[in-house]
Amino acid sequence: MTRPWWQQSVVYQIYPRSFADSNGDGIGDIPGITAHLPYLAKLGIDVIWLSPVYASPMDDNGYDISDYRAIAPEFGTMADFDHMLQTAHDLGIRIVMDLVANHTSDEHEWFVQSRSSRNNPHRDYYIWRDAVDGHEPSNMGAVFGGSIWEWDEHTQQYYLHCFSKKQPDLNWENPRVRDEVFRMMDWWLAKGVDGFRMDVIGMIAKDPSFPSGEPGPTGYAPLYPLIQDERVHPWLREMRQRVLSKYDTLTVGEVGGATVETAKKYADLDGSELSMVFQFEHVGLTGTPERGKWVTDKPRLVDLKRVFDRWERGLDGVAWNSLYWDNHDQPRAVSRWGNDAPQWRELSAKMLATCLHLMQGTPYVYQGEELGMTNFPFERMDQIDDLEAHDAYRMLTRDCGCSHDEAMAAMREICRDNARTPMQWDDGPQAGFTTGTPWLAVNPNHTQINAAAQQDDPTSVFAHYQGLIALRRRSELVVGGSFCLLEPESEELFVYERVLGNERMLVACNFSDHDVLWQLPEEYRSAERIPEACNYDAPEPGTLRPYESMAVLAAI
Ligand code: TEU
Ligand code: CA
Repeated sequence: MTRPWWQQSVVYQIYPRSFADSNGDGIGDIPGITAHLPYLAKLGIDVIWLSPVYASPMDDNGYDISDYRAIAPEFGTMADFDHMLQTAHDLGIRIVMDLVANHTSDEHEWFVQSRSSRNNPHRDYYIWRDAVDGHEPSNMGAVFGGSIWEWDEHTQQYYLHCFSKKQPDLNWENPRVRDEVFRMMDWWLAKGVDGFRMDVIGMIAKDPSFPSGEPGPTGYAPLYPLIQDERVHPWLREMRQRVLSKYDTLTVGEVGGATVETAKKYADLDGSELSMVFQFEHVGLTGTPERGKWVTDKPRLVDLKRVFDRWERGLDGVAWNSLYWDNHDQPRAVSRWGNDAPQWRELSAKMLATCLHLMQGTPYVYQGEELGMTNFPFERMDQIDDLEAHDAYRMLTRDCGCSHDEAMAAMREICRDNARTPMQWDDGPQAGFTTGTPWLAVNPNHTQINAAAQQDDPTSVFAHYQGLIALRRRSELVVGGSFCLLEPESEELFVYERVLGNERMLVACNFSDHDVLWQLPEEYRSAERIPEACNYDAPEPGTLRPYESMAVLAAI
């Protein structure tokens, strides 16, 4: 069976602001990416997901676009982009862009026109409503704080923004908006890009009645009942028919509220909509209605296993999974899911890689994850750039009664800037990221954790990712085998089996910092170890040691 290339690929996410600075201004840029493409070729990844590099006032670090067909000057020029694309293709690496079309920047020409007058042709490119009794039309709160409605004095109406007030939501009900988005997508695909990651694509359809809800501690009601993701599918089918069907693309939709059932439509193997989606069930396992994700609890392993088991078995044969621990919105994998103490960091980073990369689906590696980069030891809010974190600090201290120390503990555990500190290239000044002053401080542990120390060390985390990526490339069992969870009630072990044809693979991972007694099932007693999956030199029969991962292959 010939599989689409994106089912056999490993994707590497680059957050350009923090990847590599080529001109000493302290901000990562496109020439910096191009200079490090050989590093990614050595890692063995197949595709790069490039977070936004478009023109933007950078209110949300590029997820607020002011011109979809221009490169932000701090990242370089369109010629730099074209050179990067060509260099990547010459290395056999595809480039997937970030499509941010739920909203634009308020500095985009469309919004400048739209807000200029009520009868401007661009007015209904966005969502405008009259005040109700002199107030906002509804009481829902935006993701980055405040109301979802912002008053425009000039035209005496409110406009909708689900994120910051500098990110007005596009009106996807308007066919002219869909035309504009599809035309822009075609422009990039015709340039040779290989697909799109689609920012909050599950949010583009809203309940036009804009209901209010039960307010929380912030005084605003949760946003998510506004979303009508069942109405997104016709627009994605239209996108497929009018644009994507003309190209051979990877498309991955970020769908915060995705369930296994809805993912069967979004990521249907019939190719009618997208290749796959990012679901949020595992990364959303902790949190409370009052504080949202801003808690320091660790997810329980049995809950994590239940999520992966449902998604692996639920989509097998009908749709396709993405697989990720980390991205630019999440804390660092080894800090969140493993153990970033110096004695356990490398072992647990390798174990996490084995656990994720041997499942069915397309794995995503976030920049620095392949090195075991960790969260940052934030002590003060002036060390943090992210607008989401600053809003959350106000919410925690003003609305939830948290002390500064309690709020900073939540920042250290979960804030997005943990993943946005500069890539750690070497143990020199600023970790080799810049010759200037970095826009966000480099993690002080770069002297121990950096690419230069790892990329030629066969025992490094980098080498472990290399091995797993190479294994996937040669194993139809890893790519296409079925999934069966074993030991579902274990609070320490994540054990699963993959089966395809007359081969079976068993993967066992110890998520704890102590030995766990465990016997290989009888049918695997004479199986061969898969070295790329193992993070200890030799097995200790009857025991899985702290953060040990192993895999064995047997004939059926
Ligand atoms: O994130 C959408 C999203 O779900 C956000 O709520 C984000 O996950 C948040 O940090 C969770 O608490 C996308 C982009 O990935 C993010 O970087 C942008 O800030 C956001 O959309 C707006 O474009
Ligand atoms: Ca730069």
